[in-house]
Amino acid sequence: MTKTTDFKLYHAPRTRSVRIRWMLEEMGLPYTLEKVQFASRPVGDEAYADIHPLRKVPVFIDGDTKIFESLATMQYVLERYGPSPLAVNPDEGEFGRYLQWLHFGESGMMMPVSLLLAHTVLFPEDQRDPKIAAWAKSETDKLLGFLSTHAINGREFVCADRFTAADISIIYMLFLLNMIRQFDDAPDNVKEYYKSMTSRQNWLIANDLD
Ligand SMILES: N[C@@H](CCC(=O)N[C@@H](CS)C(=O)NCC(=O)O)C(=O)O
Repeated sequence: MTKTTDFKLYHAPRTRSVRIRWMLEEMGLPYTLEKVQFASRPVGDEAYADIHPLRKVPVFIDGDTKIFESLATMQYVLERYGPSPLAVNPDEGEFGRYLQWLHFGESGMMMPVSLLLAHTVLFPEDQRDPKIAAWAKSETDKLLGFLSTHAINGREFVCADRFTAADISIIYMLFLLNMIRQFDDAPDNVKEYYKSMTSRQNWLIANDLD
């Protein structure tokens, strides 16, 4: 049975909404993009507070369903509108590995990467703390080393020998590091992985900066 969709994605370039857009492009599912201003804080305008009370992006809407988390949105779409090779199914050998790296991209990486971003770029200079920045950098380097030896380690994709939502999840965090110039000393295999994944046509569409 063909399922019809009426997706709306509240989006700003370079934010986690890129993950959802990338997945939808890879799945060939249509969506309406609602652009949200991200240049100043709080994000969006007053009316956006009715869409997202915390005034963050993304927001994903499918009829009566509204989801604020990028990974939850990916799981929702893959389960409701799949099957798709982007998901690894419970009966596949690497289902657990898929969940591990899918969630590592947000839960495992978010704190050090966010602190590094805040204390090197985002905060006004007089609010940046070099000690926090140095700690976040050393934690981020450990995470990149962990990705190198445990997620990538000779693989083209992090699981199941194919491109999945776990790659989308991780690549977004590597993209952030690259954007703030904290990726140059990443292990070579992590850099090669990043280059390979971001050469996909649908990444280029999802990461359109307009
Ligand atoms: N865990 C959430 C994080 C959402 C989030 O923090 N979004 C950022 C952009 S990537 C944001 O809106 N930041 C603006 C702010 O916090 O003011 C997800 O994965 O969707």
